[in-house]
Amino acid sequence: MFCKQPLAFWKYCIHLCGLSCLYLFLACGKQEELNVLNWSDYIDETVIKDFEKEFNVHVNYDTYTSNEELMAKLQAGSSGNDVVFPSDYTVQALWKQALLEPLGDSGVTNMKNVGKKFKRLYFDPKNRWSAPYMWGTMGIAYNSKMITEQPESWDALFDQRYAGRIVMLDSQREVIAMALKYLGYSMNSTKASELEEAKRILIGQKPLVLAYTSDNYKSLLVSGEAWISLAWSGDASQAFSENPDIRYIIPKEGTNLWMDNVCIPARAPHKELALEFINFLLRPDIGSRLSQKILYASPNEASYTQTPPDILNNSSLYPPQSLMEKCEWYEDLGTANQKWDLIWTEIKG
Ligand code: N2P
Repeated sequence: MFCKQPLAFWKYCIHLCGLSCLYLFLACGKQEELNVLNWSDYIDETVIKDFEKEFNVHVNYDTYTSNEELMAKLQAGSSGNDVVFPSDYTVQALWKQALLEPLGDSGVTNMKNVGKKFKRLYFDPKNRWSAPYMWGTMGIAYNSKMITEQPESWDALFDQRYAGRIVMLDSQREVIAMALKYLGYSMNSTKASELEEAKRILIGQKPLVLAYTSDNYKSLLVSGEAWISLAWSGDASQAFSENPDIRYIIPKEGTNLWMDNVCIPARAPHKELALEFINFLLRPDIGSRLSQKILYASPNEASYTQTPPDILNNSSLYPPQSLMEKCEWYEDLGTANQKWDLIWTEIKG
């Protein structure tokens, strides 16, 4: 038919050519993507933007609020995530379950910026699976206008005078561990009698609790709706920057010390780019921007010269040795996790 209508033939060719060019343009011009899954309020968004610009990629960014939530996502398989930020004991649990990709011997070149004391920790003795991101403690954040006497013990979270004004993190690991520590037990206890006691006091506390939340508690504190909360150190500092009446303390019984880490989940679709991202986060300038924005303690010692001294000298973020000695790391509880799951279901039920 084209031979009879040469004009139609050429029009057809031009059309076809146009379509192929468009397809080629779209295919070549399509940016590589990186799927990042992080804790809420735990990044400086301009850092993501700068990474996208520098590497000409697009970052899909999503958040979670507890290690348990992250764990469940990765256990469900093929999450499509390239970068995640588990805490110490969760790194341990994830690599034991073959849910992480090794970072590779020469993968994280900027590991050199991390202080020696933050490397090779118990949960990953060769940093085969994880690079340190931020560290901190769990403690009590409170509004000093409403609670004028500084709390000293975890018992403040069980105080009847604060009924309806108490907020708890929405995480079984944190809440049950806090109750265990208050009772004088290890935060890693798997003993039935100790766990039973912890459960009992947490069920008793429930009528006093305004909310179980791990992201919204900062705004509840800032607005004055909540007076006191189980909190992470940097979140308390973020709340303080919005309301100077907020204070943070580590109770005399002691608490949990943790390290959050950057890891690549097993079968991540963009492993190479994930490594670039980890190296980017570990640059001194980026480390300092992260410290200033999210107000957690940084293991990136090479970044300290660029961070204002009032952050580095803030004892809520970098506690003195005397308090650090009262802290305990979480361990992977292995099969005992089921006992903790049951208790949590009873508390929340
Ligand atoms: C940030 C949460 C910090 C995580 N909103 C505590 N491991």
